Amino acid sequence: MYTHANKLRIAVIPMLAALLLAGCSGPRKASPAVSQAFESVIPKPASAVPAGGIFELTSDAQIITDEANKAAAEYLAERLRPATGFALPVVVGDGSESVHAIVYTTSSDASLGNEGYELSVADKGVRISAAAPAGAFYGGQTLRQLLPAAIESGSVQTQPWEMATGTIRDLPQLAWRGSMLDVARHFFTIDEVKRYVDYLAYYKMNVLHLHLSDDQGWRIEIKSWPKLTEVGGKSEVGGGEGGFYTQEAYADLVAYAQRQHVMIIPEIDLPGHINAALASYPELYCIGKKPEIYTGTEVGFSTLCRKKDLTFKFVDDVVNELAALTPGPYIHLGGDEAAATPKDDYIAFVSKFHEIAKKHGKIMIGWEEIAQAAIDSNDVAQHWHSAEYASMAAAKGAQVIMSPSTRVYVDMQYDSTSKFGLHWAAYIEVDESYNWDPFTQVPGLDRSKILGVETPLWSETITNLDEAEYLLFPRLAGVAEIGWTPSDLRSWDNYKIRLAAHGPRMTAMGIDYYRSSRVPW
Ligand code: TNX
Repeated sequence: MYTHANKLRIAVIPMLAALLLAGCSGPRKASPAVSQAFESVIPKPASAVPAGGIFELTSDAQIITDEANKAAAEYLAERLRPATGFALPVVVGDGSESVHAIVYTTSSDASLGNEGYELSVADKGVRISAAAPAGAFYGGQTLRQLLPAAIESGSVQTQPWEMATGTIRDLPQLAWRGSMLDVARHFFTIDEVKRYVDYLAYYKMNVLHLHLSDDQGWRIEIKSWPKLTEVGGKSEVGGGEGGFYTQEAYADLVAYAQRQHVMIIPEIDLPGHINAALASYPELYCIGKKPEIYTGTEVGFSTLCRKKDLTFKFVDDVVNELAALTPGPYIHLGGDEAAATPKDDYIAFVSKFHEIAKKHGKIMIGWEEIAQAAIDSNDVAQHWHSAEYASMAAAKGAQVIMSPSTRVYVDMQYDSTSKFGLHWAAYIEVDESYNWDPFTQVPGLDRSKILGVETPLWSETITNLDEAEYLLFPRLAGVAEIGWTPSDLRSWDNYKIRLAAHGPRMTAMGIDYYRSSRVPW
């Protein structure tokens, strides 16, 4: 009898057979692990649509690029070669006929901006397209995260290098996504700082602010004032030997960072936090604690002397040499915790620093206290503590960098058991450093005035990069996401799962991160 059920069977059986046959010869399906990588990108992309299949990077793969994206292609090849052991030649061409390749092309889509990219993974190959070199670079950084965690290993790993197919279209919400490293309280070598740059760039951060001077040490060679490093470069918190960067080593670091689209912001902390310079040149001193080498952790006891002309020659010479080492438009001149500087002097100093920065072609950045002075739209204030100063700076027209100490001071301990760190601002668990919005953190702050976010790592309690990593990871990844991903696309419940999936990536990079109990590792 020709029943309805039979009719169905007649139609369905050949369909199933056809599907099975296609399954044998056609595209393979993404396994849960491969799909998870696609879903776990940090910072979360603006849009990521999986297509359900697999692309496998094989030993015959080439990286094909147009001229404009050659640097990004070469950087990616260098990142993928150690773990895969593949040759991955970078070839200039249009790649339209290619299979098994990663192809870089230039996009005419201006809405991608400088840093946006499109990444499409198909079973036959991968395409990254961007309107500018930084975007192409970020497309490659995302690609690394789509591969298995072992891709970050420094030695050959034998395993299939599979990625889920799909399309990602991505760009950042904020222009300034940074971290500050305090190399003054404890010295960090150039190699350690380069590694720090790698970490920032991995999470698509684009600013490394180096705190190059403080009471305890002066870390950058200034040829016109050699004792700054001969004397001030040889101390640090706790009495260690300190260290400093020659201008040549510093220039090499700047170039290294530029390749990964990270801008280095040099900071000389003025007019307070200046004891190392005063101990090197006592003729700069007039009030405050008598300058001797200092290896403790108190703040607010040293100041430049407003009465001396030599003070302004000193600042001018330092800014002159630093500006020449700085291709970017910014120079940070401190301005925080100047408790030993009389208020009138402080206000006069900030105006003078602004002028000196301008004379050497730079925009001045200062910690939020500079809002007390006559700053304007050519200055940038870095918020760390006082909503009032942040608002005051914005009202005067300055741009504001958000570094709220209760959220993103990653020198704060996670909890009372943390092996490094301070807790004067707060204990900051991983969720607490993630769960805030740069646009609402300071109520009433005009959205257009917010340049971005920056997470400072002060180094009173840490002496080397391994110790720094414990405080930095995993909180750095969350701050990167706050800078990149619009708040309405972010949630802790979703983030913590992606972060857990990143545990093996951090491990493969050799990072001993803090295993917060709030993250389902
Ligand atoms: C405050 S925040 C400081 C630094 C310290 C830090 C320690 C700011 C602009 N200044 O001098 O190193 O606290 O957390």
